[in-house]
Amino acid sequence: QEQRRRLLDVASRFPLPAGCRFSYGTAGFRADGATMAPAICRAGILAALRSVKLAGATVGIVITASHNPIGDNGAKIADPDGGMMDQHWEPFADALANAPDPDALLQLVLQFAKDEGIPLGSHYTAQVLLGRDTRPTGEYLLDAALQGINAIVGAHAIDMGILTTPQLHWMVRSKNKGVKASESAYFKQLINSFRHMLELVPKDKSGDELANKLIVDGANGIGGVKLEQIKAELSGLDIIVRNSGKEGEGILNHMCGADFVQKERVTPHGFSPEDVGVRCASLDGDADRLVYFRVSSASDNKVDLVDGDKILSLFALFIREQLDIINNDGSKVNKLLPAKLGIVQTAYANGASTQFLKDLGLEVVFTPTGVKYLHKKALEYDIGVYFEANGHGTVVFSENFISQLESLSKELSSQADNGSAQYHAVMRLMAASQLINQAVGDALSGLLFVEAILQYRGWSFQNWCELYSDLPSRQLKVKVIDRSSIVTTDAETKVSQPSSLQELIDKETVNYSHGRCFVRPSGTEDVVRVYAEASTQVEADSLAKSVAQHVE
Ligand code: 16G
Ligand code: ZN
Repeated sequence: QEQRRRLLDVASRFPLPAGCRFSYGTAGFRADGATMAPAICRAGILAALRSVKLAGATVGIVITASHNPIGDNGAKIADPDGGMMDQHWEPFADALANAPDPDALLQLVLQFAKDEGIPLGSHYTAQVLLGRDTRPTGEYLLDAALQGINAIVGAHAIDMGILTTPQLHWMVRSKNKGVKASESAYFKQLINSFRHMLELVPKDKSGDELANKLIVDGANGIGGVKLEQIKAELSGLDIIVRNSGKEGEGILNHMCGADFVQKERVTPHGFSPEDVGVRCASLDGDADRLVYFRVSSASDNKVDLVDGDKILSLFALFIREQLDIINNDGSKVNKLLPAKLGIVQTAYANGASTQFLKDLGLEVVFTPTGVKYLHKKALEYDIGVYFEANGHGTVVFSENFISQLESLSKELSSQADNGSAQYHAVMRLMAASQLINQAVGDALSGLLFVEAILQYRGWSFQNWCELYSDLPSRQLKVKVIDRSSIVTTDAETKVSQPSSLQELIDKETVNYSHGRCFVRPSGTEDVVRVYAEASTQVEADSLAKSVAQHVE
């Protein structure tokens, strides 16, 4: 009875505005922030139910709209392992968000609880961690989420404050592992593991002072704020933050940030010709995306971009090398460490990156766009490395592999073999697993991992750029009446419906050297996206254009 009363109550406090339809898409609910309170309140109910279902394990809600304009907002739910909410619950998320009135909402919850075997009532507990980014609607929406959570009897909400999205995911994961889930614990882990990585840099590789200079575009969001907080403790790295989110520096995601730099390929606001040649990184508004760039010349605003594919390649190369050292080293123990290393990409990965990775002999697999697909796939390996070209990705280590590393390190040090190359490689992988966020792609931890690897190799930005050259590519958006009429298969690389469309794409593509083209309905906008690549920019443009005409 109490449960029914609370649900009816909260639903009547947040009536659904007429004509609003919410959908739990690739990145949760997202829309104009001012209209979001009903959906976010319901996300609160959903998160609390998810926690009850999972025997009171902690789940999370982040209030953010990532790289989208400052007026937008949204909510995403994190499961107990820190990853995205199980996709199996998404249809319920949609139905709940769109329940037209309090009674419909109550019936929906009761029915779902019955179907899913979720016990409702005073004997059960639930715990939800909440975080939000710096958007002006954040506080108001966080309150709506709180009210939703409190509508489930036994549920307990903890507001973790203003955070990056990956921080919240990390905290949820830590909480469920019984590790301290505070921001200071997160920072400490980042700072300590980064220091360990630098301690393991071969002595002859320590570069000059300038090589350690890094300018970071914080997108005027939360990532810049957090980086300012810890940069003094990152010895061996000289970080300057621009678009740091301070009053007067600029607007969130406006003319800056990872999405802007990756799509427009021009310098973000706040950078000038004086920065030519310096290594720069760009985060998005909630700091789960990372790209690198360099202002290429003083005369125009173009940049040399290092996107997610090249970050992935750097990580893969490093990990592969450490595994090789461990397995081929002639040291006394010579214990083999069989590891299944998998690389996960999407159709947007530049063809040159895929070729580069395959040439290294690595296993490369593809999933549809969206972190939830990539992350899940990466978990199938001992070490799974995944990135989207747009800068969203991480490295995940299986628990089994981590414990193998631990016992190998113990064995080596007990045999006084702790000066060996093999031992150092083991320690590097262990430090990497601490540094890189295991829950979700994290621009701050990704950035520190990149910096540690560059120092390890003694590499400049230029060396990194030259790993391979990107094939020229072009992306177009096509407005259609119903984008769901296009259905894709094979990780979005092929169209299955309408069946004639793939034939048309194939016919166009064969005319181009290194030609590759695919179309897919966007998961976040009402458009169909076209991607084409070929050996020259003119050809990539022309391939994209002709395929777009077939889509219209
Ligand atoms: C969301 C996804 C991002 C993906 C993008 C594709 C997450 C956290 N974010 O932003 O990974 O690249 O959608 O958008 O999964 P699209 O479907 O409109 O092309
Ligand atoms: Zn983001």
